[in-house]
Amino acid sequence: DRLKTGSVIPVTPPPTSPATNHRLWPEIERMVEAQVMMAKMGIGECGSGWQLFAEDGEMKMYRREEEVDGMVVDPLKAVHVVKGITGHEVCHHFFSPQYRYDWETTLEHMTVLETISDDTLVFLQTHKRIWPASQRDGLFWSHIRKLPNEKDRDGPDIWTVVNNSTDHPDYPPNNGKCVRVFLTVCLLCQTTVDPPKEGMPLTRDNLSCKITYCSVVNPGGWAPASVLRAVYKREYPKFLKRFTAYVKNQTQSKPIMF
Ligand code: 16C
Repeated sequence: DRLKTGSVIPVTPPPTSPATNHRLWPEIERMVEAQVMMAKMGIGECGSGWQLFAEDGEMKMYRREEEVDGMVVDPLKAVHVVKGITGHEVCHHFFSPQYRYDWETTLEHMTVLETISDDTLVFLQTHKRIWPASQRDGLFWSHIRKLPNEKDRDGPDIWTVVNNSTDHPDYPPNNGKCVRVFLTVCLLCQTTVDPPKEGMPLTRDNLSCKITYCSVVNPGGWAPASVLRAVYKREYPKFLKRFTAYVKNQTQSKPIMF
């Protein structure tokens, strides 16, 4: 009938498919579960070989020296305790693109290639060049998630962000001036509340956040081992101190986001 009368069939866009239908979803589920499990393990439980390489107050950073095809891929595990912020606030600032240039000092450029859902994005980033190696870029999905607090069901939720390299047909690796790095990163944050005295309000002074940051970066191509190790020994502590100070600064006069 409609064809006979010549009326136009309304073209309504299909509804946004939930992230669980996305091609990356099975990998995201698998990686989040595995990364969270690893991040929850203490340094002693992860097997031997973790060496402390940086320490500053509550912040401790460990690495394991590993090479694949002659390239340094040292896994890193860092723990930090920061007062006055929640795990949700830390993860929100780590995940959300609008803050990234404020705290990510190795960054040259960042684009969101795909919004899979509110909690899952695909990023393309170029980083500053380290002499004498070629410049690097990274293409990765990033997923933020609230996890149940199994040990204290009434306590605040645990939050995590997992970043993991992926590919995109329009941005093949090693296609221009950059060499593509491969990264797996997990940030896991647990808030502790020290209850205020009776009748007193809960303030940021009652909060503390235990942060675990685990990372494995494969440089994807030649880079001198000594330079690479010197760079990450300087850059990882700088990142964690700067980033946590940034979150404190951003949240100090805002309502607490549990
Ligand atoms: O996890 C972090 N940031 C997230 C959001 O940006 C995301 C990004 C991970 C970036 C992984 C490193 C990419 C290569 C960077 C090249 C280094 C530039 C240094 C410039 C110094 C002037 O998950 C926080 C990431 C903190 C990064 C610390 C630096 C790690 C260096 C690892 C060595 C990379 C190999 C480079 C080979 C030349």
